[in-house]
Amino acid sequence: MRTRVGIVGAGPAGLVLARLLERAGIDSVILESRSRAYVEGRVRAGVLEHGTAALLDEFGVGDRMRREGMVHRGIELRFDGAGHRIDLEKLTGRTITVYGQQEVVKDLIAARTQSGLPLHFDAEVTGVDGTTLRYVHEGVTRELQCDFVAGCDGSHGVTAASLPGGAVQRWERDYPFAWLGILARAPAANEELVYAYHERGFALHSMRTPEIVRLYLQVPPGTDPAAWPDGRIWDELRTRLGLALQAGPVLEKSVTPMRSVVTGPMRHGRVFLAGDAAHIVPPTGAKGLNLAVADVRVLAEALVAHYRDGSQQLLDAYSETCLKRVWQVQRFSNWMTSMLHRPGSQDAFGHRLQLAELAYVTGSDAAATTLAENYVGLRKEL
Ligand code: RFL
Ligand code: PHB
Repeated sequence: MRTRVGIVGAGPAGLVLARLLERAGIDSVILESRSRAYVEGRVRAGVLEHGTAALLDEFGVGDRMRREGMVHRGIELRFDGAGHRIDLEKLTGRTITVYGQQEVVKDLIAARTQSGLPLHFDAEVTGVDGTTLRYVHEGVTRELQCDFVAGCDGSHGVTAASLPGGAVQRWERDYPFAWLGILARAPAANEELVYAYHERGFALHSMRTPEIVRLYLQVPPGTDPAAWPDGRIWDELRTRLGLALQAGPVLEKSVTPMRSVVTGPMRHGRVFLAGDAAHIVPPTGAKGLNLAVADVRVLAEALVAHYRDGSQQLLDAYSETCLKRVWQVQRFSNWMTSMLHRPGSQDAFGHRLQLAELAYVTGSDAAATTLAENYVGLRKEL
């Protein structure tokens, strides 16, 4: 089998890349190790930056998002028992769309299937040897020859791991906490997202629809979700969020560790890394999915230029172009994380500094704009 672009992974990065290439008439094959049901059921991100939502619209997969997604014009920061709204639209002229990552993934898979283009589930790539992908499908090992490989296979992917030793470098930071997240059938307690800093730890109120909430609690790393029966979660959420949350059936519960990772360069020869395969951000800034989409926009543009006029220039610039944004997003995600979480130690001075930071961010238009312009998505030039 042969294709121009072999895409490893059918997450947001791989699926958006395939769609961008399809529009330019460049053929690709997507190989995904998991089943379609698994990929479509995986609960993850929920916030689409202005530009991410606009892109989905632009390439014709935004209809359901526009019907079912919720446009939010602001977010709330809560601390010291009071809520403070950051008016994203007033400060930046832009908004965000709250729409589950799994819904975005479903819409992109449906579009790919409708176009009749190759997307293989249960097809695990076991080796990336230059531009040859070795994969196992229905118990048979096969090979796919490609002009280029796009490693869109997430943080545990095989593409980055297959690169020769020393080809890429990794910069990492661990955080002394994790997030316990639940998805529950319960009414939203606030129209917008609420990020709460509380002396017992961070909490976040988000949603998927007006009847389904997505809620998070800061917990120690390695926490067993079984230690958190539903009743305990709801009580803790009410305390930290200061909201009159109505409880409901918990549909999903999981603990996510928090990490920052950057891999660079994001390219080795004709192999390109994109999305979580190249970097991980802590979820506090709601950036992971958006950054994955930003990478593949750059990659698609470079591949289109290459196939149109043989130009190498954008392909050569790919890693540098992406990493500039990646480090800006790491900076923002790290800042949001440090401002909103209680560190493990009892640091009374640090606690007061965090409160001062929050008072400044919510009290000064200049500081609020800093948060807002990053949250809705930085302009390309930055
Ligand atoms: P994905 O989504 O992990 O997709 C990678 C795909 O590759 C497949 N794969 C393989 N396929 C073939 N062969 C192999 N050897 C393979 N190895 C792996 C996997 O099965 C998978 O389908 O990476 P991608 O596309 O780069 O997308 C990244 C995003 O998923 C991620 O950054 C976000 O979910 C992060 N994130 C958030 N991002 C936001 O922008 N806004 C948010 O509000 C937000 N909240 C979150 C989040 C992530 C979270 N968790 C669970 C990590 C909240 C949470 C709790
Ligand atoms: C979510 O809805 O899952 C979500 C929202 C905001 C974040 C992280 C996750 O910062």
